[in-house]
Parts: sequence; C-alpha cells; structure tokens
Amino acid sequence: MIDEKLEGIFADVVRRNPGELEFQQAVREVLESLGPVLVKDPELAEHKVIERICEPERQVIFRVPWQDDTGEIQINRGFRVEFNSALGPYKGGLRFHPSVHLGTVKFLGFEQTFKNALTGMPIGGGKGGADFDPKGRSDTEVMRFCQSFMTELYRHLGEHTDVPAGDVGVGTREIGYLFGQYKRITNRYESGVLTGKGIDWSGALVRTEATGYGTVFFARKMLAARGDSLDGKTCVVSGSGNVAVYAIEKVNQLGGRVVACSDSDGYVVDEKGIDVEVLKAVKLDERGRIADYADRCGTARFHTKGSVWEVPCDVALPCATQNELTGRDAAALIRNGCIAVAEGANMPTTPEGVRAFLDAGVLFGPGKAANAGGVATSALEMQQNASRDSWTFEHTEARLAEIMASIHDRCFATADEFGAPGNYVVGANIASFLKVGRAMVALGLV
Ligand code: NDP
Ligand code: 2IT
Repeated sequence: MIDEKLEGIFADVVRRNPGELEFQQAVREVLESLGPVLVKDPELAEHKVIERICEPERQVIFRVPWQDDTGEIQINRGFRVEFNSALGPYKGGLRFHPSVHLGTVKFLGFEQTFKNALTGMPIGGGKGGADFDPKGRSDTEVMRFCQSFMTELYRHLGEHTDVPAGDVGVGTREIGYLFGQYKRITNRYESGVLTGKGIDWSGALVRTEATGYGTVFFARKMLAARGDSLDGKTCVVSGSGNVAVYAIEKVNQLGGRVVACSDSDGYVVDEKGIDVEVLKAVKLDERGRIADYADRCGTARFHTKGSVWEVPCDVALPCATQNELTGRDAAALIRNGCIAVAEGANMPTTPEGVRAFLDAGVLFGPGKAANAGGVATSALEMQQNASRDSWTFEHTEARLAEIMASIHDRCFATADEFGAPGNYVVGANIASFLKVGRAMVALGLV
C-alpha cells in the first residue's frame, strides 16, 4: 500500500508516463516503502525529492540505421535515460533485446539509481539500450549495429558524465565494438567511459562474474543472518546468461547444488547438479540454447511445459528477466519448502510474488540490493582505469564480497530501524532513497 501522503505523487507518475507499466511498477514498489521516511525526515518532502527522483534528468531517443550482411538496411531505436546524477556520473548498462522500449529503460534506470546508491560508490543512475535483437546475427552485423549506436550515443557519454556497461544482450563483444567506435570518433583512449571491457584492453578481473557471484554472496549473508548457510542447499536459477552462469558457478563453489536453469525456450533439470563448464561452453562460447545442454549432459532433461519454479529447491535465484516469477510461481516455491530468494535479475518477481514471499517469511533479497555486485565491480573497474592499475582476481573478489556484505547489513539495519525487521525490500528502498535524497537536497534545486 502507498501511504496516502504519497498517493498524489504516484497518480502523477502514472499520468505522465502512460503505458509504461514496468516503470510504474518499479516506482510503486519504492513509494510503498517511503511513508515512514517522510515522517522522520520532513525536509525531503519540502524539497519535493520524491517528485524529482521519479523524473529522469535527461532522456535520449535516437535512430540506429545499419546494414545487415545481405546489404538490406535495418532501422532500430536507441535509448539512454540519464536518471539521476546526485551521487556521481550516470552509470548503468545497455540492453539489446527486441522487447526494449522507453518504459523498460526507465524502469531499469530508476532501479539503477537506488542500486548504485546502495553500493556506497560515487555513481549516479542511468540505463540504455535498443530494440535490436542480436540473436542469429553475425559478429559483423553486431559490430555494424554497435558502431551506428555509438555514433549517436558518444556525444552524451564521458568518464565523468555517463558510463554505460552491459546488460541483457550486451557483453564483452558488444562493449568492445562500442568502445572501439567511441575511441575512433573522439580520438581519446578514455578507458573509464565504458565498463565490462575485455581484460586484455583495460577491463577488470571479476567484472564478468560479479553480478552472479554477488547475488550468491547476498543469499549467503541472508542465510547467515538466520544462522544458516548455502552448504548442502538445493538451488534453482532461472536464465543461463551472464548473471545465471556465474551465480551457478558460485553456488557450486560454496557447497550448494543447482538442479535447474532456463532460457526463453524452456528449462533443464539435472538432479546431479548443473555442470557449469558444459553450460558455459553451450551458452556463452557457442551462443547455443539451453536444450543443447540437455543433449550434451545425459543426466539432464529439457522441459518446455510449466515453469522452472516448479522444481523443488531451498534457494531460488531468478537471473533472467523482469516479472518472470509470478505469485503462482512463488506459491509453488513456498509449497516446496523454499527458504530464500535473491534476485540476480532486475525486478524478476511480480508484486504478488514479493508479497507471497514476505508473508511466508521467506528471506527475500530484492534486485537493487542482491544484484548490485555487477555495478559495484564496474565502479572498481573505473577506479582501476583512473589510477591505471589492475588488481588481482582474489583482491577484487574479496572487495566484492565486502561490498555485498555491507549492502546486506545496511538493508538489514534500515529495515529494523524503520519497524520492518527482516524486510530487505523496505531496507533497500529506504537506505538508498535517503542517500540519494539527501545528496539532492545538498546540491540545491537542479
Ligand atoms: P544475458 O543476455 O547474458 O542473459 C539473459 C538470460 O535470460 C538468457 O538466458 C535469456 O534467454 C534469459 N531470458 C530472457 N528472457 C527470458 C524469459 N522470458 N524466460 C526465461 N529466460 C529468459 O543477460 P544478463 O545475464 O546480463 O542479465 C540477466 C538479468 O540480470 C537482467 O534482468 C539484467 O538486467 C540483470 N542484471 C545484469 C547485470 C549484468 O552485469 N549483466 C547486472 C545486474 C542485473 P534467451 O537466450 O532465450 O533470451
Ligand atoms: O543492472 C545492472 O546493474 C547492470 N546491468 C550493470 C550496470 C553497470 O554499469 O555495471
């Protein structure tokens, strides 16, 4: 429920952003937590911080023309939403997926602002992308698309202005083509303008693994707060992209067993435990389908009916896409004894799903806290670029683990302080809102 003092603000957001349902959903979820904050900190209301925080500072929409391998001209739409720069340069990934529209990028940019605040690093929030579908495209088509995309986007970027990274459909290959074009246009080797770069050319160790690893570190901390651990736990992970694969790898390393994962065609169940090396070969190296994993591993079965969330588990890690885990899925997980959920994806659980988990006392780590390890490690990459240094894998992973522990502890303590003990949704929303909001007040009316 939204506090009645905030109802008018939310009604305004709905009116001004018609049809952008995911953006409205993300805003609603944050506003539902903020009632008690305004009582404690009335200055934030006087300065209209909530109204201002819901309006992006700048939104760029542009045409991306390119030629495919047959010589046919293709037109896509590109976006960059620079949401909030109170804490630092806009920072957030680029998503290439046919479903991308302005509302998607706005919901992601809004979430990013709060997530980045939770990391404690000096980064504002932004997000971008295009309705380009990289599936089935050759490397040269992807390169031409990225070059055209950057030919417009470069004028909005800069290491102190706006620093994109990857997201769905954008990994090291795409960041390489984007960086190459930025360098060519500007005649500057400005390493800190993009993160998620290849480790041979100014990238940082652990950035590739960071989101998945960080999500598992967060789950481990939630369990530890209840005197439990991941050791011996059965896990289910959705997706099989960057976040999912490295979440699976870290669960295995910490003594758990992942018995299922998915892609948009279906899911595989492997009671012996997903073999992460085979999964990496199929999904990351060969850009294949999860069905190919089942063909390769005799113990695995591929399913197209039902949902991956029907597979019984102790810990669920949604790592694919928004609203992929519904109220019905949550009910199935609870019925099957699930005790913890950590969101590797952005907003993967529907509001009904979140409510079901909280009501049932399931530990629930919302994406803006649980998947913040990716962007936090991007900030570590920026630090290394700025000092022309490169850190070891062990050192960087230890920093990531510390950051995830501190995000966990801050969310936990804030939830307690605001009368919602154990509720990481309330803790994450209030802690991050206070950090961004107070900075906005300090910077004046801008
Ligand atoms: P990838 O493109 O590497 O992988 C996305 C995965 O999700 C693919 O396996 C894809 O399957 C699957 N997927 C997409 N839609 C569906 C669906 N409807 N049902 C089942 N599976 C689906 O992206 P990432 O792993 O980088 O991103 C995953 C999520 O994590 C996103 O929500 C992203 O915003 C979030 N995130 C990513 C971070 C990063 O550093 N990369 C940081 C923080 C959050 P298919 O191949 O069939 O499309
Ligand atoms: O959603 C996210 O946090 C990301 N896609 C990563 C953003 C980043 O700048 O590393």
